[in-house]
Amino acid sequence: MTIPNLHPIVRGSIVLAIALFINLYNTGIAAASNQTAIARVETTEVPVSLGSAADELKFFPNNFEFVAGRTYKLVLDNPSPQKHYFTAKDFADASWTRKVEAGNVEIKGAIHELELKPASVAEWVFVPEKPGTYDLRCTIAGHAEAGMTGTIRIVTGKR
Ligand SMILES: [Cu+2]
Repeated sequence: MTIPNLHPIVRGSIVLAIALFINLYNTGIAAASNQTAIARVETTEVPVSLGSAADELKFFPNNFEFVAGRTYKLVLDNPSPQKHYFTAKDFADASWTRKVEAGNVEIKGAIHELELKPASVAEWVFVPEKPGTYDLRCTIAGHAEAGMTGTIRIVTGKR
């Protein structure tokens, strides 16, 4: 490309401007493909019920296995006539919570316990990080003793 009859400094800045434009254009493409990569992260949905319509004091299921580094969405519901807690402090400490959604409220930050009133639903999106076996329990008096407990395992992913 030749730009005739211009002072060299002017010509230089035109070339620089074109180079800058190409750079910004490429950065834009990179940003767009990064967003696609984020959107493509697979989230495994895992439903869990706290209690049952017949008022059984159990988690359904009460045994979980998650692979470290993957993204999960725990969908919690309470079909029972009373309030329950999903308490798994050590598991929460061993995981990275992306967000918790309950009703129209989105909560970010450390989560150790989720309270679910009858007929309520909550979603917990997290990435398990530290492999191990962790306890789950409902902390309402008498519930864990009656069997409202569970086990959550984080296992290392195979490559
Ligand atoms: Cu309970």
